[in-house]
Amino acid sequence: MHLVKADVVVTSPDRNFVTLRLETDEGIVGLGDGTLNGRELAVVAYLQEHVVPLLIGRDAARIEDTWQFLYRSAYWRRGPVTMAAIAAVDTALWDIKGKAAEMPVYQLLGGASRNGLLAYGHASGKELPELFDSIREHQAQGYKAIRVQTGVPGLKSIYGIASNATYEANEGVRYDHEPAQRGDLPNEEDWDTRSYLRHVPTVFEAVRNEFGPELPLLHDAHHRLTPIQAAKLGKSLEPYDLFWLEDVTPAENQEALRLVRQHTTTPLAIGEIFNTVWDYQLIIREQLIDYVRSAVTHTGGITHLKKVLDYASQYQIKSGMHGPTDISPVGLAAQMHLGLAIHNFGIQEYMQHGERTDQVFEQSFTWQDGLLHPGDKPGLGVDLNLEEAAKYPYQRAYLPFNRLADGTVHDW
Ligand code: GCO
Ligand code: MG
Repeated sequence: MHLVKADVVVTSPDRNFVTLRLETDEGIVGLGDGTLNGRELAVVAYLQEHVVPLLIGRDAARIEDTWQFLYRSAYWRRGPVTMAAIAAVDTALWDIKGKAAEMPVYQLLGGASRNGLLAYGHASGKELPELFDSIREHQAQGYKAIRVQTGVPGLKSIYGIASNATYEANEGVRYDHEPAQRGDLPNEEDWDTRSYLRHVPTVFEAVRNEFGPELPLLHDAHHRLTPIQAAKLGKSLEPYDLFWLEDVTPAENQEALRLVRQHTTTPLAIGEIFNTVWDYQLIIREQLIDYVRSAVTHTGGITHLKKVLDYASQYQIKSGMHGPTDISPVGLAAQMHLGLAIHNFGIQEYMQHGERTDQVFEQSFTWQDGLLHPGDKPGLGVDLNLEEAAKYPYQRAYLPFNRLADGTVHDW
């Protein structure tokens, strides 16, 4: 079975998505997600100009060989654009293989290791009462694990807080649809680490007092701390028994986590901006983390992320795949299949896409009693409605950036 067609579909129903649509000479269609939030068109160009010409005529069954060919033949390796483009091809080939075998992809990966995937959602509020409402809303929707983000006194805007606009747009459900803003320039936010470090433990104390000790709670520091600040935060959150503390330091310095680890028993999750197993080499080998945050979409697809997770499994490190709304329904489905099959699944981030997105991408997963399941349709179980997709052309959008009070640019 050979590839005869490869189209890159860009659509922006609630946000921009990049989808690779492959077709074989037997008429089987496979989908892959290549969405890179805020830099979408770089992946589109990489695919259209450099990858699509290599795909036509290739044997659709040779997934590993195609992965190695795309990775090694480019000479230039790694990086988010390359790895998202390879992920799109890889995921679409798994989708085709599943459809050809008439099996859901998780069966091809070894079959289910569990009944469903524990998922966490994003609760947020500028102040505590709003945050408590948001936690209750998430519990009412069935979430059994919840990420908690709040405002910080003195700061105008901060990562992870659903705005009033999204609150209204979602008919009273406070939901953070991710802050990539459509527009010509990125929004500027402000940041102050000392205020943040003082404030966060008081939030978790209040949440534990209100909701008790059982509810698994997570928190994302979004790459903003130095190693010693991260160590201090982990230590100060120990009494509140977090499921994980995420992205405490900018992730490219793997050694930073040695210092953090020496000082705290709060579990650590990292890696949503990593793209390869080599970005994890030291932190997995030295057991400096507890959860791998990589997404199928940004880590070279199912083939490569499975290798990362197999490596992690030898050190009792589990998956915590990145699942904000900037992972498309195709990318999310791919990680549900992978998560269902591997033994070292930890938790799945699940933010929920908007209604328009669900019309563009027809999905077959289920979400019941706090557990996700990819469903049993052959392949990934997602169809792309091209007519709906065409209604929403690309719109430029940027993630925000941070400045400190003195004007210095800080990690966002
Ligand atoms: C998360 C992430 C996201 C990122 C976003 C950037 O934990 O879900 O940190 O919120 O900010 O994916 O595009
Ligand atoms: Mg994160």
